[in-house]
Amino acid sequence: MITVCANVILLVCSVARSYGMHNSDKQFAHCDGYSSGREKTAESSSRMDTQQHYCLATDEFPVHASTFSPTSLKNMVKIEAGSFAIGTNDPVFVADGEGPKRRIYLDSFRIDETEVSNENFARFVDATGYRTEAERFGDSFVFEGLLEKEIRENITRVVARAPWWLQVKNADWRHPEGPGSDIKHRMDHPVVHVSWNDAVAYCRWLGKRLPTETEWEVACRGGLSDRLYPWGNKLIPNGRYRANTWQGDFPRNNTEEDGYIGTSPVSEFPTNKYGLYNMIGNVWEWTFDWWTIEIGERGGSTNPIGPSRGTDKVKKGGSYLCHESYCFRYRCAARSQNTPDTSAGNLGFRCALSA
Ligand SMILES: [Ca+2]
Ligand SMILES: [Ca+2]
Repeated sequence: MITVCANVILLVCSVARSYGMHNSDKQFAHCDGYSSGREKTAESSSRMDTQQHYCLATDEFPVHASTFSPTSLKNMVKIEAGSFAIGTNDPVFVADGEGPKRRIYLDSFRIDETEVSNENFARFVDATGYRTEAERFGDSFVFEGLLEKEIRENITRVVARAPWWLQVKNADWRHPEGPGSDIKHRMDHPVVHVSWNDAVAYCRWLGKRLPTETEWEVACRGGLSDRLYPWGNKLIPNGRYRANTWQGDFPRNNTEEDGYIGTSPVSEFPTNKYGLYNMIGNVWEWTFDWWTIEIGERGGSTNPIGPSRGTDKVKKGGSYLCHESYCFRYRCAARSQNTPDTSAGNLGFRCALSA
């Protein structure tokens, strides 16, 4: 019953949709599954998945830091190659495949210090004319507590098992709470309402890629072993908040003790030991991998990458909507999933590179 959080969104987002393609999207369509994603149906989804895997497995992973200027590597942290422990033997959500704890080896990689901000994403859109899937679909999912009354009253579609998620017409990254809202004073907040496909397009524009699930978890753990959070096991050490989650009574009353009812700036709260901000909380973050709970399908113990195909992508870290009573997923070992064309007001990403 607690397994819902944002992943119930996919129930609604799996509905078949058909969309025209904007001219400026064509430059991204060659390899990202956009064209088939627009007409996603039960029949076309497996074709799309195969195509995405082929393209990304051969095209994304050769991306290497040695081809980059030092300037384009700024704001990224290098994590040296090594052996790391991931997963947990004390899972909160067994059905999510949080366990077992296991040792893996990773080559060195770099990862963005912060979630991708609205300012970052605006630069991408200005340079390319890119339109997100939410913009082309014409709607996205917004938490009801953040909506103006007039918009809330006109909503006809909600997520059955999580009625606080409302499908809002014309909600997108520039209008996170739908028409009338803007990001003018949130340029340093994480971009939201971006699908996995949008995230890949952004990272690719910079010559980067999404982190694998394993890279993301190793980065989250900040060199610590077997801890719940990027800094240790206490959520609020010495009474100081270190992440943006939900305080109060979900979903009715957010007491905002951490200072934020919605997103916070991407460099708010202290970093972990690797110098990474908001690995847990603030917004969920897309990873490269297809979702599976089967350990045997997660790519072995050296540079693991998830299964070669699937229907959902793995997201990590939890969001400002997560509360211990309901969605205790703001932990490094926690994981969840959405279809690659899903977007919502609590879902963003950061990019990575092989280093
Ligand atoms: Ca908060
Ligand atoms: Ca985050």
